[in-house]
Amino acid sequence: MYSSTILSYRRTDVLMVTPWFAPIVWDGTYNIDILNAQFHQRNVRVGLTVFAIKKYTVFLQRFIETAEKFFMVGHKVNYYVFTDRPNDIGNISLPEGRKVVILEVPSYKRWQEVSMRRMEMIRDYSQQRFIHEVDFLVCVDVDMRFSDEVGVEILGDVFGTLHPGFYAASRDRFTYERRKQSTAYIPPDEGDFYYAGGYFGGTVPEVYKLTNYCHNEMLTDKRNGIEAIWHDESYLNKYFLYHKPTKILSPEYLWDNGYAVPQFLKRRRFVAVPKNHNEIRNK
Ligand code: U5P
Repeated sequence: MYSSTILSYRRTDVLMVTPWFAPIVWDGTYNIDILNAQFHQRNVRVGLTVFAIKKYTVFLQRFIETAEKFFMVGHKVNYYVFTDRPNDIGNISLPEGRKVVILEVPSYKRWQEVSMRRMEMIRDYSQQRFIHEVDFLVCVDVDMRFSDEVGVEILGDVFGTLHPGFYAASRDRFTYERRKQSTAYIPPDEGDFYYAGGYFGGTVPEVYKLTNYCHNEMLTDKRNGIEAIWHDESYLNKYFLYHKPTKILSPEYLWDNGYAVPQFLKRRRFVAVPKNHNEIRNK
């Protein structure tokens, strides 16, 4: 049973709502029993997209094992694994209501291109396939592990996640694209938050719109011989500036243990797996 005092779902140490009235999801601000009942009533189906291209296949097993423990437990989940190496991925059998779907896709030489092309592939599969199979998409990096609950509290029309390196930084420190020649350009006096490229989602039509926008802007830049400073993350930040997310996930949902843990961070639900960038990205 949950507390009947509505004021108990309040935090005073963190921002709980944006100036456009989107909730920011922190531990202690929601009641998961109420939310689970709502989403069970709708028989919600969730797609978790993840890319394991080239050497990044090594991260997949731990990713799925930990997700089975913590991600949307009790709900229907399709893991959509985009890979160029389907043979490297063994048969993964999961309990009823949950399954792994392997999607064979091309790989690109440069890691920046691999990262950016995710937008195009999520867009294309959203239209062809995901729209028929799931209600919401959650799109994340693979070099991660779940270490605490991530449930339906994250779901909404379109959501982004506060980057763990910038949640407390002032706007002038955000690493937005600052060159006017790029479509990802954000003027110095604009921008709300710095969102992470490795965690966004929403309903399938909303994710389609987001990924279509980011991919097209990236192609325009490519034609003009420019690539945004932080690749897909820069285009995502531009999208969210003018199409505000309806929900924002706190850094509880995307953490890196390389950062000092602030007092108000009560849970670390999804954390980066340390990697040797050079070794894993460039081969
Ligand atoms: N990625 C790959 N293979 C690569 C580079 C990147 O699959 O060679 C995907 C992974 O899903 C990774 C994400 O988590 O792009 C973002 O790249 P990174 O910034 O984690 O290296």
